[in-house]
Amino acid sequence: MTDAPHMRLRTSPTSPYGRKAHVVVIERGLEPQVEVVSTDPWDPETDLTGDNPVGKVPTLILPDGTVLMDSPLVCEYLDWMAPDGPFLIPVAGIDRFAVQRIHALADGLIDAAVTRQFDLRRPEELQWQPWRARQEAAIARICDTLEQEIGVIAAQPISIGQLTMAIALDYIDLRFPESGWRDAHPGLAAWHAGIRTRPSLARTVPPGLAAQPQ
Ligand SMILES: N[C@@H](CCC(=O)N[C@@H](CS)C(=O)NCC(=O)O)C(=O)O
Repeated sequence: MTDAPHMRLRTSPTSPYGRKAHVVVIERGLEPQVEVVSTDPWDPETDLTGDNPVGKVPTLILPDGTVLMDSPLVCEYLDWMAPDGPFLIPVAGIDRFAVQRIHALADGLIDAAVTRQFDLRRPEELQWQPWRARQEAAIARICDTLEQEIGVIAAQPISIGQLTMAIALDYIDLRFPESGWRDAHPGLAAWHAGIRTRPSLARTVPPGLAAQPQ
Protein backbone atom coordinates (compact mmCIF):
# COMPACT_ATOMS: atom_id res chain seq x y z
CA MET A 1 0.00 0.00 0.00
CA THR A 2 1.08 3.56 -0.52
CA ASP A 3 0.16 6.79 1.21
CA ALA A 4 0.34 8.64 -2.09
CA PRO A 5 -2.84 10.45 -3.12
CA HIS A 6 -5.18 8.28 -5.15
CA MET A 7 -6.37 9.38 -8.58
CA ARG A 8 -8.76 7.71 -11.02
CA LEU A 9 -8.11 7.77 -14.77
CA ARG A 10 -11.21 6.93 -16.78
CA THR A 11 -10.19 5.77 -20.22
CA SER A 12 -11.03 3.28 -22.92
CA PRO A 13 -8.50 0.78 -24.28
CA THR A 14 -9.23 1.79 -27.89
CA SER A 15 -9.16 5.57 -27.35
CA PRO A 16 -5.90 7.08 -28.62
CA TYR A 17 -6.50 10.15 -26.42
CA GLY A 18 -6.99 7.95 -23.37
CA ARG A 19 -3.95 5.87 -24.28
CA LYS A 20 -1.81 9.01 -24.16
CA ALA A 21 -2.76 9.50 -20.51
CA HIS A 22 -2.26 5.82 -19.64
CA VAL A 23 1.17 5.87 -21.28
CA VAL A 24 2.16 8.94 -19.22
CA VAL A 25 1.06 7.14 -16.02
CA ILE A 26 3.37 4.24 -16.90
CA GLU A 27 6.26 6.38 -18.15
CA ARG A 28 6.25 8.55 -15.03
CA GLY A 29 5.96 5.71 -12.51
CA LEU A 30 2.51 6.77 -11.32
CA GLU A 31 0.83 3.36 -11.38
CA PRO A 32 0.66 3.08 -7.56
CA GLN A 33 -1.20 6.40 -7.43
CA VAL A 34 -3.50 6.16 -10.42
CA GLU A 35 -6.29 3.64 -10.78
CA VAL A 36 -7.06 3.10 -14.47
CA VAL A 37 -10.81 2.62 -14.85
CA SER A 38 -12.03 1.21 -18.16
CA THR A 39 -14.91 3.37 -19.41
CA ASP A 40 -16.88 3.25 -22.65
CA PRO A 41 -17.83 6.88 -23.37
CA TRP A 42 -20.27 5.72 -26.08
CA ASP A 43 -22.31 3.51 -23.73
CA PRO A 44 -25.69 5.25 -23.34
CA GLU A 45 -25.77 4.00 -19.74
CA THR A 46 -22.33 5.36 -18.85
CA ASP A 47 -21.94 7.33 -15.64
CA LEU A 48 -18.95 9.19 -17.11
CA THR A 49 -20.96 12.37 -17.56
CA GLY A 50 -21.53 12.41 -13.80
CA ASP A 51 -17.78 12.95 -13.42
CA ASN A 52 -17.07 14.95 -16.57
CA PRO A 53 -19.72 17.10 -18.26
CA VAL A 54 -17.74 16.87 -21.51
CA GLY A 55 -18.44 13.13 -21.49
CA LYS A 56 -15.11 12.11 -23.03
CA VAL A 57 -12.11 10.02 -22.12
CA PRO A 58 -9.56 10.57 -20.78
CA THR A 59 -11.03 11.94 -17.56
CA LEU A 60 -8.75 12.28 -14.54
CA ILE A 61 -10.33 12.56 -11.09
CA LEU A 62 -7.98 14.06 -8.50
CA PRO A 63 -7.98 13.12 -4.80
CA ASP A 64 -9.92 16.31 -3.90
CA GLY A 65 -12.58 15.52 -6.53
CA THR A 66 -11.34 18.01 -9.12
CA VAL A 67 -11.90 16.62 -12.60
CA LEU A 68 -9.44 17.19 -15.44
CA MET A 69 -10.51 16.61 -19.03
CA ASP A 70 -8.80 16.81 -22.44
CA SER A 71 -5.70 14.70 -22.98
CA PRO A 72 -3.15 17.56 -23.23
CA LEU A 73 -4.26 18.88 -19.82
CA VAL A 74 -4.48 15.41 -18.27
CA CYS A 75 -1.01 14.46 -19.58
CA GLU A 76 0.52 17.73 -18.41
CA TYR A 77 -0.90 17.27 -14.91
CA LEU A 78 0.32 13.67 -14.67
CA ASP A 79 3.79 14.65 -15.90
CA TRP A 80 3.93 17.44 -13.32
CA MET A 81 2.64 15.11 -10.55
CA ALA A 82 5.73 12.92 -10.74
CA PRO A 83 8.35 15.30 -9.37
CA ASP A 84 11.44 13.39 -10.44
CA GLY A 85 12.33 13.93 -14.06
CA PRO A 86 12.95 13.50 -16.81
CA PHE A 87 9.71 15.21 -17.73
CA LEU A 88 7.82 14.27 -20.89
CA ILE A 89 6.90 17.94 -21.31
CA PRO A 90 9.83 20.30 -20.66
CA VAL A 91 8.80 22.75 -17.97
CA ALA A 92 9.89 25.91 -19.77
CA GLY A 93 11.78 27.43 -22.63
CA ILE A 94 12.07 26.76 -26.32
CA ASP A 95 12.28 22.97 -25.75
CA ARG A 96 8.77 23.09 -24.31
CA PHE A 97 7.37 24.73 -27.44
CA ALA A 98 9.23 22.29 -29.69
CA VAL A 99 7.74 19.32 -27.80
CA GLN A 100 4.25 20.82 -27.67
CA ARG A 101 4.41 21.55 -31.40
CA ILE A 102 5.05 17.87 -32.18
CA HIS A 103 2.36 16.95 -29.63
CA ALA A 104 -0.11 19.23 -31.46
CA LEU A 105 0.83 17.79 -34.86
CA ALA A 106 0.34 14.26 -33.54
CA ASP A 107 -2.96 15.22 -31.89
CA GLY A 108 -4.01 16.61 -35.28
CA LEU A 109 -3.22 13.21 -36.78
CA ILE A 110 -5.40 11.52 -34.16
CA ASP A 111 -8.20 14.06 -34.68
CA ALA A 112 -8.26 13.46 -38.45
CA ALA A 113 -8.16 9.66 -38.05
CA VAL A 114 -10.90 9.66 -35.39
CA THR A 115 -13.07 11.99 -37.48
CA ARG A 116 -12.67 9.74 -40.50
CA GLN A 117 -13.52 6.70 -38.39
CA PHE A 118 -16.68 8.38 -37.05
CA ASP A 119 -17.94 8.89 -40.58
CA LEU A 120 -17.60 5.15 -41.23
CA ARG A 121 -19.76 4.43 -38.19
CA ARG A 122 -22.71 6.32 -39.67
CA PRO A 123 -25.40 4.57 -41.68
CA GLU A 124 -24.20 4.44 -45.29
CA GLU A 125 -26.66 7.06 -46.52
CA LEU A 126 -25.33 9.54 -43.96
CA GLN A 127 -21.64 9.04 -44.78
CA TRP A 128 -20.05 11.90 -46.68
CA GLN A 129 -17.14 11.06 -48.97
CA PRO A 130 -15.79 14.65 -49.31
CA TRP A 131 -15.52 14.84 -45.53
CA ARG A 132 -13.62 11.55 -45.41
CA ALA A 133 -11.33 12.71 -48.23
CA ARG A 134 -10.62 15.90 -46.26
CA GLN A 135 -9.49 13.86 -43.24
CA GLU A 136 -7.40 11.55 -45.43
CA ALA A 137 -5.67 14.59 -46.92
CA ALA A 138 -4.93 15.92 -43.43
CA ILE A 139 -3.49 12.53 -42.41
CA ALA A 140 -1.25 12.51 -45.50
CA ARG A 141 -0.05 16.09 -44.94
CA ILE A 142 0.76 15.53 -41.26
CA CYS A 143 2.62 12.29 -42.07
CA ASP A 144 4.58 14.18 -44.76
CA THR A 145 5.60 16.82 -42.22
CA LEU A 146 6.61 14.22 -39.62
CA GLU A 147 8.55 12.29 -42.28
CA GLN A 148 10.54 15.44 -43.12
CA GLU A 149 11.30 16.04 -39.44
CA ILE A 150 11.75 12.48 -38.20
CA GLY A 151 15.55 12.72 -38.04
CA VAL A 152 15.36 15.67 -35.64
CA ILE A 153 12.43 14.23 -33.68
CA ALA A 154 14.12 10.85 -33.18
CA ALA A 155 17.27 12.51 -31.84
CA GLN A 156 15.37 14.27 -29.02
CA PRO A 157 14.79 12.85 -25.52
CA ILE A 158 11.55 10.90 -25.19
CA SER A 159 8.61 13.29 -24.89
CA ILE A 160 4.83 13.52 -25.09
CA GLY A 161 5.31 14.51 -28.74
CA GLN A 162 6.98 11.26 -29.74
CA LEU A 163 4.65 9.12 -27.63
CA THR A 164 1.59 10.78 -29.19
CA MET A 165 3.04 10.22 -32.68
CA ALA A 166 3.42 6.51 -31.95
CA ILE A 167 -0.13 6.32 -30.57
CA ALA A 168 -1.53 8.16 -33.60
CA LEU A 169 0.22 5.83 -36.06
CA ASP A 170 -0.96 2.77 -34.09
CA TYR A 171 -4.52 4.13 -34.27
CA ILE A 172 -4.25 4.48 -38.05
CA ASP A 173 -3.01 0.86 -38.20
CA LEU A 174 -5.92 -0.24 -35.99
CA ARG A 175 -8.70 1.52 -37.91
CA PHE A 176 -7.29 1.70 -41.45
CA PRO A 177 -4.88 -1.23 -41.87
CA GLU A 178 -5.15 -0.77 -45.63
CA SER A 179 -3.99 2.87 -45.53
CA GLY A 180 -0.45 2.10 -46.69
CA TRP A 181 1.00 5.15 -44.88
CA ARG A 182 4.38 3.40 -44.62
CA ASP A 183 4.92 3.37 -48.40
CA ALA A 184 5.32 7.15 -48.66
CA HIS A 185 6.88 7.58 -45.21
CA PRO A 186 9.73 5.08 -44.80
CA GLY A 187 11.59 7.09 -42.16
CA LEU A 188 8.48 7.40 -40.03
CA ALA A 189 7.76 3.69 -40.51
CA ALA A 190 11.24 2.66 -39.33
CA TRP A 191 11.01 4.98 -36.32
CA HIS A 192 7.52 3.66 -35.45
CA ALA A 193 8.68 0.04 -35.57
CA GLY A 194 11.37 0.88 -33.00
CA ILE A 195 9.36 2.98 -30.56
CA ARG A 196 6.49 0.48 -30.44
CA THR A 197 8.68 -1.83 -28.35
CA ARG A 198 8.86 0.76 -25.57
CA PRO A 199 7.21 -0.84 -22.50
CA SER A 200 4.60 1.92 -21.96
CA LEU A 201 3.44 1.54 -25.57
CA ALA A 202 3.73 -2.25 -25.72
CA ARG A 203 1.61 -2.56 -22.54
CA THR A 204 -1.17 -0.34 -23.89
CA VAL A 205 -1.58 -1.70 -27.42
CA PRO A 206 -5.30 -1.39 -28.24
CA PRO A 207 -7.22 -4.67 -28.54
CA GLY A 208 -7.26 -5.79 -32.16
CA LEU A 209 -3.82 -4.42 -33.04
CA ALA A 210 -0.84 -6.76 -33.17
CA ALA A 211 1.58 -6.04 -30.33
CA GLN A 212 4.60 -6.93 -32.44
CA PRO A 213 6.13 -4.15 -34.51
CA GLN A 214 5.01 -4.32 -38.14
N1 LIG B 1 -9.68 16.59 -27.32
C1 LIG B 1 -10.03 15.47 -26.48
C2 LIG B 1 -10.73 14.41 -27.32
C3 LIG B 1 -11.17 13.23 -26.47
C4 LIG B 1 -12.15 12.33 -27.23
O1 LIG B 1 -12.73 12.73 -28.25
N2 LIG B 1 -12.34 11.11 -26.72
C5 LIG B 1 -13.30 10.21 -27.35
C6 LIG B 1 -12.82 8.77 -27.32
S1 LIG B 1 -11.60 8.51 -28.57
C7 LIG B 1 -14.59 10.28 -26.56
O2 LIG B 1 -14.57 10.09 -25.36
N3 LIG B 1 -15.69 10.53 -27.24
C8 LIG B 1 -17.01 10.55 -26.65
C9 LIG B 1 -17.88 11.61 -27.27
O3 LIG B 1 -17.41 12.34 -28.17
O4 LIG B 1 -19.03 11.72 -26.84
C10 LIG B 1 -8.75 14.94 -25.82
O5 LIG B 1 -7.66 15.21 -26.32
O6 LIG B 1 -8.87 14.30 -24.75
